[in-house]
Amino acid sequence: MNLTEQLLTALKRHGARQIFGIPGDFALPYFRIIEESKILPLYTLSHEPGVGFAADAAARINASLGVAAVTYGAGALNMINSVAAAFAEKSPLVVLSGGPGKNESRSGLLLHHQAKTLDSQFQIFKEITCDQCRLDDADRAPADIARVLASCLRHSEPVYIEIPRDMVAMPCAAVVPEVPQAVDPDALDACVDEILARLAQAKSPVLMAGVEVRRYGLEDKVAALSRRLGLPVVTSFMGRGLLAEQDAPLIGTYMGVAGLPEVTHLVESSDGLFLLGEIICDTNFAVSETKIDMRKTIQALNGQVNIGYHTYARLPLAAVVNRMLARVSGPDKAFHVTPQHFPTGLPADQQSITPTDIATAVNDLMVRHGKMPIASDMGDCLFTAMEINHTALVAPGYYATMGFGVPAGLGLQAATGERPLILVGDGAFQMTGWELGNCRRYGWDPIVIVFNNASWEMLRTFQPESGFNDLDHWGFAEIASGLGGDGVRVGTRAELHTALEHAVATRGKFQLIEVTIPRGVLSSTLQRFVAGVKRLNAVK
Ligand code: TPW
Ligand code: MG
Repeated sequence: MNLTEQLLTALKRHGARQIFGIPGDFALPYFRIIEESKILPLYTLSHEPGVGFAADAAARINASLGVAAVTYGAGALNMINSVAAAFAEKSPLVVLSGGPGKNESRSGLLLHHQAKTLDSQFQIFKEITCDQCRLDDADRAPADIARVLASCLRHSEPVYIEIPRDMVAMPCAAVVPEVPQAVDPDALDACVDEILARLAQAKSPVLMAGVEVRRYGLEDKVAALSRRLGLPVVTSFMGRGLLAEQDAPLIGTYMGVAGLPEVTHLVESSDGLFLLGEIICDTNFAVSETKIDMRKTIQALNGQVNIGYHTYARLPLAAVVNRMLARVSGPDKAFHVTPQHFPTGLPADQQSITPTDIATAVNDLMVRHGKMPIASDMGDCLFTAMEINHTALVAPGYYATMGFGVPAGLGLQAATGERPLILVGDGAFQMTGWELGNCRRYGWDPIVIVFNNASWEMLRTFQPESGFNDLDHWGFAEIASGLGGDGVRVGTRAELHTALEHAVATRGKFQLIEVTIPRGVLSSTLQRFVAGVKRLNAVK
C-alpha cells in the first residue's frame, strides 16, 4: 500500500467512517487515492467551514473520529474557525491537508496559497489542535500517524496531518496503533475511594454530565452508575442531548438563571456536585444564580480528577467511570426524581409563531413520529432546543459559533443514516445554509426549520439601540427549490403544524420550513437568560 492508503486504513481502524472535503491542486493527488481506494466514502461540500462542521458533527454523534480533508492555504485556513470550535468543544476531528511537495519550496518563488512561510499553516494549526505531523518521510509516517491518531482519541481534540503532494503515493508500511497508556491502579483506587466517600457523605449529591461522557462512549455506564448510586443527573448547557437514549434519572439541563428554578436550586445547593466530563466554561457556569464554589466540587475531566484542593493526574474518564461502576455493583437504588416537563399540544390556530411554539410543535411531532437527532446553530434556536424533549443534539453550546447547524445536520445524516432536524436562525443560515445544495447528490433529506426574524436577535437583546442588528427578509422558502429541496414559509401555528406533518411525510429531498417570527419575540428560555443576565449585571 502507499502512504495515503495506509493513512486511510489507519483512520478507519481508529473509528472514522467517512471523509468530508473540498480538494485543490495541492490536494488532488491524495483525493484521487481517497476516491479510487474506496477505503472511506468521500462527501464533498461547498465551503470549508461547512466541511469542518460536518466532520465535527459526525465525530460528535458517533463518538469516533471525524475527518475533514482540504487543500493547502486557501482551503485549510478557511476552516480555522470550525477546527477551533471542535478544539474548544472537545471533538476528535482529524484535519487532512495537502501541502507543497518537498522540492517545490526550493524553486525560489513564493508558492500560491502561501501565507508568510510554507510552514505558517502548520504553525497556525498548532494552536487549535493537540498533535500534528507532516508526512514528509515515508519511513517515519506510520509512527507519526499512529501517534497523532492516538492523541486525537485520548484527548478528544482535533489533530492536523499535512500530506506533501509528492508523498501521497510513496510505498509505506502499515500503521500499528499505539497501545493505550497504562493507568496506575493504586491511584485509581484511591481516587475512586475518595469520590465514593464524598458522594456518600453528601446530603444532596448531584451528577452533572458533560460532553466528554459522550466523547468517550460512556453514556450507558454513567446512566448505570447514577441508577446504582441513586444520583440525580443533570446535564450542562453544552452537555444537552447526553443520556437522551439512556435509562437515567435525568432531571434537566443546568442553565443557572436561564434554567428551570428547580434544576438551578438542585445544582447550586448540592453539597456533592460531581462534574463528569464537563467543560468548565462561562456558558455552563457563569449564569449561576448562586455562584458555585468549584473548589467544593468533584471534577473528573481532561484526563484527571480534582477533589477539594488536590488533583489525581493521568486518570482518564473511562478508567474512573469503569472503576466506580465495578465498585458499586449491586441493585439500583430506588429514588424519586421529577423529570423536566416539556411543552406539548400546540393549538393549530391562526396565531403567529413564537420560538417556544416551535419547540412545542416539534415535541408533538416526535410523540407522533418518533425522535429525531437535532443539529442546532447558535441563536435563539439553541435556547429553543432546550424546550424540546431530550434527544440527541449537536450544537456549539460553548464556543458558540454561528454557521454550525446546517452542515452539522448533513454530517449527522451521513454518519448515522438517520434523518436529522436542523434548527437555524436567519443570520446563521445566511452563513452556511447553501450547503443544503449538496443534499440531492447524496440522498440526504434533513428537515430544516429556519427561525426567520430578519434579525441578529440575540445581539439585539443585549444592545437594543443598534440598528445594525436589522437584517433584510430573505426568501429562504423560495431558495430551497433551486437547491434541490422543498421550501415553505409559515406564519401561523396552523401552518406550522401542516408544514411539519408534510415534511415528515416527504422523504428524499430536504424540507425547509421558514418560520416568520416577529422581531423581539424570544423563546421562554432566552427570555429567562436575558432577564437573568441583566439582573446579575445589575447586582455586580
Ligand atoms: C461566526 C456573533 C452571536 S448571535 C448572533 C451573532 C451575529 C446573531 C444570530 O442571528 P440569527 O439568530 O442566526 O438570525 P437569532 O435567533 O439571534 O436571530 N459570527 C459567528 N458566530 C457568532 N456567534 C457571531 C458572529 C453572534
Ligand atoms: Mg435571526
